[in-house]
Amino acid sequence: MTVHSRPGSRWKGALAASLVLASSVVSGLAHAGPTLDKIKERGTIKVGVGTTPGFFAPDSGGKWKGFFVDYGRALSIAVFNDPDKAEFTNSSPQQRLPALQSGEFDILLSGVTVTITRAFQLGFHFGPTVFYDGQGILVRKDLNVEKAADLDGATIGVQSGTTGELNIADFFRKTGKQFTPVTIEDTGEFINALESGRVDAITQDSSDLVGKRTQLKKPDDYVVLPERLSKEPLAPAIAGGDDRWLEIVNWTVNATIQAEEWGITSQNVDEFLKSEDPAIQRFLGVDPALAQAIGLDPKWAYNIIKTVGNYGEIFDRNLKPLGWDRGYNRLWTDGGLLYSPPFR
Ligand SMILES: N[C@@H](CCC(=O)N[C@@H](CS)C(=O)NCC(=O)O)C(=O)O
Repeated sequence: MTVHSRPGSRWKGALAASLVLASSVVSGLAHAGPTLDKIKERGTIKVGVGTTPGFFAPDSGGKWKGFFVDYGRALSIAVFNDPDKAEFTNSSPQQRLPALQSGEFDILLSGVTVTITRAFQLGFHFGPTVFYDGQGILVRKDLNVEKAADLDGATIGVQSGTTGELNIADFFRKTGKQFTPVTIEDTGEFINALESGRVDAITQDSSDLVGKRTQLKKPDDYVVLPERLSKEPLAPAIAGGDDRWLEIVNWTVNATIQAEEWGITSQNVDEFLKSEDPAIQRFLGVDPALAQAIGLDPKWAYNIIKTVGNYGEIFDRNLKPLGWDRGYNRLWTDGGLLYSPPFR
């Protein structure tokens, strides 16, 4: 018996392997996944959101705008080639997790923090982190508080069902200080509790507080403390058990990050159609093989970038006006945490 097979048989082996690959690709296409089937049948993607300026808020004409909303539109483009097939519904932090579990939403783009409990106990899957955040504290300036520990003995508003509710209790437990939590579900009431003096401070993701501060009657009387009490990696969340839907979410986010890395923007994407780089040709569908393999329109990534823009454009359009800088949310090539796996 020889160790090396004859060239002819090796070639036959390669042919057999590629046939297996081809048939698995075809079966991948045939089985779209229950969520995607449901979405296609309905004609819309049901997206659960919050109501924080910059991240998700209806404009004066009722059209939803914001950083997370743009990811909903990007998904709508990936599935329907139309940015307006995503239906955004506000739901409280307390209600939206069970609503996702029960199938009321196809996805939450509401600043959900990736946690192990949510993965195992609630059975959620998370897409890539789209915003690296941390828990902050919003407090009246005249309390002269500089850091969380100065709030010893204070009454602090927390929103029910959030990681913030748990983190603030951990913080006071570990620092041996006292606080009185006031747990509030409704967002309006939560903000109101601060303005009316019912609580001394409120705590939430800093993304939430920076936006909500602008909605106060006298924003300049309040400050978001610079300290961050936790890690809050915010990611799209879907109900578990549908890997096809998860991968569409994953690669839609990745497309916006990869485009920024290549310098592809909504403005110059047409120029890139002439690129000689095979990876860019695959990405933009000039070479349709990759898109065909995953079962999307060859132009899905092109359409997302052309319509919604790359990650940097999405960030700048929605968050720069609120004074956000990129921080951890820079590309890995700029010292940040954003990194797309390869498109191949
Ligand atoms: N990241 C935290 C908090 C999520 C959260 O409450 N997000 C904010 C938006 S960033 C929110 O929905 N606030 C209520 C609202 O906007 O109505 C979690 O996953 O528990």
